[in-house]
Amino acid sequence: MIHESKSRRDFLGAMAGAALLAGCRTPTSADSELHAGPADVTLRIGPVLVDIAKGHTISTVGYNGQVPGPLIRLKEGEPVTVDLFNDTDAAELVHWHGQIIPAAVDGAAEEKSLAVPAQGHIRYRLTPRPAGARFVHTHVMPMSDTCRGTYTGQFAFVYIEPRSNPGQYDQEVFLATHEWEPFFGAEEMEEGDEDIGPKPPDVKPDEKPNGWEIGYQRFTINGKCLGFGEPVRVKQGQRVLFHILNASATENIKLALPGHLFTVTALDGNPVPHPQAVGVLELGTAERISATVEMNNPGVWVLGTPMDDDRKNGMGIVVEYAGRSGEPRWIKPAKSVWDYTAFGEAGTAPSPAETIPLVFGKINGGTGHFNHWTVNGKEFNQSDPPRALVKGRRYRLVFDNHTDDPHPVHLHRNSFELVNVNGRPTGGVLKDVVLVKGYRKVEADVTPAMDGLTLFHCHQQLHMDYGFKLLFNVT
Ligand SMILES: [Cu+2]
Repeated sequence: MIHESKSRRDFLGAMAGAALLAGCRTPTSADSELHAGPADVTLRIGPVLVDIAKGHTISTVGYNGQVPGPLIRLKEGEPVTVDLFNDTDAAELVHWHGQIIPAAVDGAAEEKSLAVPAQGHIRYRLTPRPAGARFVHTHVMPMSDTCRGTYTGQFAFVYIEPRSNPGQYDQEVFLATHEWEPFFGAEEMEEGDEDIGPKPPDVKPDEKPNGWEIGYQRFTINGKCLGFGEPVRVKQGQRVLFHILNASATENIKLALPGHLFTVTALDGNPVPHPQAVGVLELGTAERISATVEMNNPGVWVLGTPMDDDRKNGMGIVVEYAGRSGEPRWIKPAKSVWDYTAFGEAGTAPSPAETIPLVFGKINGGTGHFNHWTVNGKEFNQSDPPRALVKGRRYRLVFDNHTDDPHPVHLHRNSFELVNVNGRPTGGVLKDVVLVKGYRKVEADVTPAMDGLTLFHCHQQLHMDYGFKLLFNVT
């Protein structure tokens, strides 16, 4: 298939880039340090069996024989040596999502990062920053092969400890959501998203019917279907800090804990100006939310998705108070619309030096084919020159969604500041992924802090694989 050979070509490109980097590198004093002793972080990519439910085992690829991979705790600004081993027969890319680190170690083929050769090993050093909830995941392009890329179990939380941590909580819980057993279908499989804008007049009618959509049979939190893993054990009166990661390949999700509120303290690991209590969390693919919950409603509860079918198929985890037992309770939450601006403060963002419009478009693939995606009317092509940015200059990115699909768009190696969401001005909310709903517009400012190639893309794997990318070059 054409797309697979393209993906293969991208890979060979990445490998050539890696070889080039290795060949041209001038030895430094850091090199002797690099080769001495055990690494601070070791990830071994290999086959893994995941028991997601009783009598139900998933065969996939993961880190260090577990899904999710191990929780990686790092200290902000303290360099670490990283060992990456690849026990599979295909080259891999390990992306440090949400960190401001050099392109060589960021883990994206488009940025010519180092790849981990099949059955091979690489070692490098990186300096973790900024503080907060980050993660690590594969960045290969699986195209139509749902046994690869983010469809697998190759993801792990990275928590970068801030230099000072007030620690205003009694317990810290990390939860990562993921779906399994993907299948292609003709119909849109997500329930309709109510938060959709008016169709812009210049969006042309589709020439072909909608192409393949993707659905899943099983849903998990921390690799277990609802009811099959250990519950989150809490005590009455505790304040529990949840770090939640949407480690899906393609799904945006909502989560609620009946009888409780989440006080959102950080988005994508970055503290928000105005922590707010909400009943329902929403996370686009790759987004993280840190939120505290006051445990003041004793019982046994389901923390799960309000989508009944997905919850029945596993998307949830039991929260159990000490001394309580019985069937976990679920109560459908009131309808709510997620609003990033609730956590920000308006009018604080300085004017940008330049505004960059990024219009998202869709070309329907037709029945039995994949849809294709465009940014400013073009599908991504690695041979096109990257868009130049100047380090230290403030740019306003205008994410203008001319499709009816939501897009969790991600900028590598930077955080951006939301300044306008669907017409509502805001400031102070720093993120690396933002979910732009159908026909909606989000403006975000970025001041590139580090030079080198910087990839922008939709984190929905199918969208990314079929064109939804743009490469920047910061000098
Ligand atoms: Cu998308």
